[in-house]
Amino acid sequence: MRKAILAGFNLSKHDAEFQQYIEECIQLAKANHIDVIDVMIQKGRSLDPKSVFRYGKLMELADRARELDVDCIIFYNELSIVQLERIQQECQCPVIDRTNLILDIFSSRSKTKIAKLQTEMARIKYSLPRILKQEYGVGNQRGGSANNRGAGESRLELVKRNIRFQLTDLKKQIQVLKKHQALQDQSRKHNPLKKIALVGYTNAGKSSLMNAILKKNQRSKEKMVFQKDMLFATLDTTVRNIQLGHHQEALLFDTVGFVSNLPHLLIEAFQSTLKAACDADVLIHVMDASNSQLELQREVTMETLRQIQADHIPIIHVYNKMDLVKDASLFDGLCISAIHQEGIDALLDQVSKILYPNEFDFECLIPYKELSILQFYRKVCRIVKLAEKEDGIQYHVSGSFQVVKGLYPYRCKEENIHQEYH
Ligand SMILES: Nc1nc2c(ncn2[C@@H]2O[C@H](COP(=O)(O)OP(=O)(O)OP(=O)(O)O)[C@@H](O)[C@H]2O)c(=O)[nH]1
Ligand SMILES: [Mg+2]
Repeated sequence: MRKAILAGFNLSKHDAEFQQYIEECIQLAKANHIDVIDVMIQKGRSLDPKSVFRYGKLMELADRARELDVDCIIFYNELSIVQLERIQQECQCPVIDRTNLILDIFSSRSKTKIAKLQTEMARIKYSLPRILKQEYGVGNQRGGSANNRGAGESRLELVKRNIRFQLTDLKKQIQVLKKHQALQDQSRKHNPLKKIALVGYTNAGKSSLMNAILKKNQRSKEKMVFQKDMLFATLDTTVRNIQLGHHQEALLFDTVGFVSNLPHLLIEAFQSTLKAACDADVLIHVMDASNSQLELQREVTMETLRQIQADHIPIIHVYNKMDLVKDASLFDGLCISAIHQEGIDALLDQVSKILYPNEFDFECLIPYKELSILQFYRKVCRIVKLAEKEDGIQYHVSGSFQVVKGLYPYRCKEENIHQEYH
């Protein structure tokens, strides 16, 4: 693991809030296999336009970097090329910023072709000023031979042209994939199955909850998704078929986690992987109840949902990791533990109620000589055989109240459909 100092200039008024961003940045570094061994913060109304930190603090940072023999310095603030070069020069140490960290995570872990291409495009755009600045240093040297099309152009022009080609090529490839994706979305739209999307801050436990639901559904291990204590463990959407209640099938989507201040260059890549969330019939907002930054994470999630125009979709707020929380009474909502499989039934019940608001289900016993009555009901509601009894067959029925009420006289004694209805 590489070692680093994390530096940040606090322009915001609240130290506690800034501290939370710093903690998150440490986790982002960890996800990039970088161990932050020291943190240095300067606070003020405006940062130094040339070096972010003011001179005295910058020298302190340089000394500290030397003393700790770190491999790099990470800046929380997004750096301009001028700032980056100046800090690098003064500290004699490689410097990266938070945007760089997030880009590296996306680059190394995106799996789908479109996510890879979009990340590549973001990376080129991010590096563009840096490359051009480098080239400018050797600019105006003649490049290419007389036979080349580039003959007579400055090296800088050649580099610019090359990058333009790369970007156009990437854009074309992305457009083709987007068209293909649109067709898939269209066929998914025609899929009669309801869609449920797990959304929430990164590391909240979305993938663990997906696995918990799959486990409840007794799905095989191969169907399980990747879960890990690491920011952005999931970068691409995964979809699985699940059974909600008796015979209610649905599609469950696991999505990329949200993060505060997502670099603007990555927004497009991020949004296209979040398409599943925008098309869902219901969202399950997973929160890490044990996290000290819960409120901030909740706000970021709600704001991101607004940005991707998914805030009109019915949403169930779920507090996860309750096994790590001492006082559950502090949480006013559905409390679960994905890891310990607790609260999953209650959650699926709520999902069912939202997706099928007029649905009722109960168990009934149909006497053998009256079984023909089911011929009609099989066409209009869902009927699952449970057991053969002495005096008839026991079924679980579900469907809209208007339909299933005809079977109500056959209900098993402990069932009471009217109670559910009111
Ligand atoms: N103690 C405890 N840990 C949990 C629970 N649910 C998830 N975790 C842990 O939280 C970490 C993150 O879980 P993930 O399911 O990967 O989280 P995620 O929301 O999918 O994260 P990203 O894919 O990065 O957005 C893992 O180490 C899980 O083991 C829980 O109920 N209790
Ligand atoms: Mg995940």
